[in-house]
Amino acid sequence: MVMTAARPVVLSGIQPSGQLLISHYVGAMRNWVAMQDTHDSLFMLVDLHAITVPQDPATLRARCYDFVALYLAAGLDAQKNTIFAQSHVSAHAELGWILNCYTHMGELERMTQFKDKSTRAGAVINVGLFDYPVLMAADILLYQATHVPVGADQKQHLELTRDLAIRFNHQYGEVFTVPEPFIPQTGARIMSLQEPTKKMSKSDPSALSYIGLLDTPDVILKKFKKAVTDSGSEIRFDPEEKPGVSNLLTLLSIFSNTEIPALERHFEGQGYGALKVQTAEAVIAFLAPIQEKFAALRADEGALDDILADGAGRARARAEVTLRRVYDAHGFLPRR
Ligand code: AQP
Repeated sequence: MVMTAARPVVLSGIQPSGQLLISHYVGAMRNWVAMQDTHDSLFMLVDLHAITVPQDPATLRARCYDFVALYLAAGLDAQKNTIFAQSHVSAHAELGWILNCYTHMGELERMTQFKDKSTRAGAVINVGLFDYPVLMAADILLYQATHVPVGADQKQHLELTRDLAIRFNHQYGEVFTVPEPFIPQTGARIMSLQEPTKKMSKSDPSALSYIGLLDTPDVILKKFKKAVTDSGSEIRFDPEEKPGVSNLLTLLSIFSNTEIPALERHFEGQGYGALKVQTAEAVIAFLAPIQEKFAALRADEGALDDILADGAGRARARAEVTLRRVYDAHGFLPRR
């Protein structure tokens, strides 16, 4: 395994609270793949966070395997990275509890993701949903992560992590590394295909609003054809005036590896229909090899379990070092 102490430490993950989407690929996974040769990277299946909203156990289990297989199919190398399930490393829950004792209610009440999820129709507002950012802080601080690659939606949570690390260090000395966000310049916020002023989200009740990494070509084409666009007919990148068109241009730019100004020139004189179809085609072509690799990996759950067991062993050893320092700092008795 290639890993040296000098490498920046990266931790990131996605909660299996719905399917993996192209937005997760763009906002998170592709950056993970780009970092794996230059960073000491830990990538999680964030299952403890997923139960902050109700989950069906059988669906959750199947989805967890899907996630690991997709992480690998998208290009993550299990030798170069530590790939593990959050629930396999109990230090996450333990540090989460400790950090609760340093977090103010008002800090969590201000979190826009909590406000958004707790005001959705029929939302079950449990303490876990409220406390979500504290467990996320524990995830990151346990591994002394220096960088956290996230979409723009998670920036507020990362700021809380930084505040907690600084607060804790102020009281107990340099226990935690204060992490920096790493937010991609393009695609940090992919928008819903149905409501382009809202982010694309796996828990959106409308499947037309998102593209799953495992969606079939005809489903992808159908969803893009039904994508909500804007008034007028000009194809121009302008997220304020033309959020729907701009979202499609962003996706086409990323999945066809073409700069947005070149796309604007290409679409001069063409209508929204052409933009929708060509974006769908680019996404379909991009996902085809990932879906093929996924099918082979997903067929062997035993091999996926082995990867997770190996990752959890490595993660546990690192997490324990931090947790011992934290317990020590509080004056807890040493464990023999
Ligand atoms: N729309 C998005 N555009 C770019 N990046 C995104 N991410 C999420 N949505 C977008 C990034 O993907 C990672 C996974 O996040 P998560 O599963 O921990 O939770 P999330 O941000 O709450 O994602 P969803 O899809 O909205 O999930 P639900 O519906 O379950 O809450 C993060 O790095 C995130 O920034």
